[in-house]
Amino acid sequence: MFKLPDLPYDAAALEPHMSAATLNTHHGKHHAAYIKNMNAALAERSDPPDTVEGVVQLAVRENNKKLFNNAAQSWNHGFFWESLTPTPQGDPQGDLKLALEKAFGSIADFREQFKTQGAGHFASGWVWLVSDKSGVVKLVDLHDADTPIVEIGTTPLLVCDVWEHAYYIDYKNERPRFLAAFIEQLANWRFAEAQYDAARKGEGGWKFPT
Ligand code: MN3
Repeated sequence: MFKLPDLPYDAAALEPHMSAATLNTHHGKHHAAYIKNMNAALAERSDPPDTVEGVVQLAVRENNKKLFNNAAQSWNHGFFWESLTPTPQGDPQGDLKLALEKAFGSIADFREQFKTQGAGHFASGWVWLVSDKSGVVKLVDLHDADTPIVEIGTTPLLVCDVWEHAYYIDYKNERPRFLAAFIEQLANWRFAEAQYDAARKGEGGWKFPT
């Protein structure tokens, strides 16, 4: 059975950009429920996978939408907590900076595209920065629980949750202000840079803690 991973920082550490009230509900209620539901579904099976990545792949193979939704949401939220940091990190550095400039023109243009894509995403989902094995980066917005880890050769670098539960306590309906806070203040570029290195080395990158 899988456990809810601890947040990598104190629940109040991201204030004022993301409140402790948001994190306590989002992590302690929403994320916990996805893990509980995934565990309940796995308890009925004789051969449960021993990683959340494995559960996501199993759900895809079996076309089991309920298991997929709970397993993918368990994984996506674990990755989302790592994508946030209480220590503002300015701009991405090194090879990731160069890749973003190549794909988007400049880091400022990348941030604008991120905000536009996140604001334009209809209803619930996630905005992902991903890389292929050759180091080409792009933004993809995916619906509901969908996750790039089911795509062979794609490695996520950073993600922002755009479900309303991610921002409604702090920003009400103003998703663009939440997206700006994420990409300008909260984004964990050191984590994204490490993921980018893993992508190009053909390593898996971040794994859900077991
Ligand atoms: Mn969420």
